[in-house]
Amino acid sequence: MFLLISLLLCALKVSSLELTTCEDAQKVSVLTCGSPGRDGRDGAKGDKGDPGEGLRGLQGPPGKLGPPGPSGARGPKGDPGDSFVAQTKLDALEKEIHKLKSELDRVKKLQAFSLGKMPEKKFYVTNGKKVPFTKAKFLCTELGATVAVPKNAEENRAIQSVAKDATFLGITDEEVEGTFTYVTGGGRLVYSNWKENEPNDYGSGEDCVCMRVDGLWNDISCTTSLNFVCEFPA
Ligand code: FUC
Ligand code: CA
Ligand code: CA
Repeated sequence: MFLLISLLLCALKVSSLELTTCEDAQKVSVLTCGSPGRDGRDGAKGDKGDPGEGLRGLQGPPGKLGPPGPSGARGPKGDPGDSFVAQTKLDALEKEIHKLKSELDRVKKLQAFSLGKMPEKKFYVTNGKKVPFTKAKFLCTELGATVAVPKNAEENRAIQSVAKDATFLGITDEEVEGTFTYVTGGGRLVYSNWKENEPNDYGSGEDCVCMRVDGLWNDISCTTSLNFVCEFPA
């Protein structure tokens, strides 16, 4: 009885719809009025969905070091470098200094030989010019020498034989009148060869010493122009 009523109501419903096609009518009939059919088959797989909107994870640690690559081609020849150039120059300079030293040594030996230099003995040189004592001191100092001073009879003779005429000695009493000392320092005289009655500080004063041609000494004015002999160490 219930089924009969349902069918009847259903028929009324279908007839009341405004259906445009027969298929539509069939669908409606199936959907609303038939008993439920079996489940259909699975449909075709859908398109890939959009990426999710969740937070991206943190970056991981760096990977392991890869194997070394092959060595590159040989580069162009480099600059020799400043220190190499400097060393080369230094070597050449040292060679030159060595050469000059031995040359100087030869010249010194020749000079000593030509002046009759004796081993272990001082040697004396003069230019035969006459100058005041101040200039004589200056000229000997320029040569790395001093005005000659005889410290014994042998040296007195050596100076006498070098001198061309009466000559200054490196001795004065400029500091303390009557007390003669060496101008190079060293205090009182260790040797003297005064002529008789000398020193006499004659006239307005005599503070320098002259060796006469006979080798005897006389005090004389320092402004007088005389020969001078320079002395070089032994
Ligand atoms: C003697 C010397 C003086 C000076 C005079 C002409 O008296 O002592 O130094 O040479 O002579
Ligand atoms: Ca004097
Ligand atoms: Ca005198």
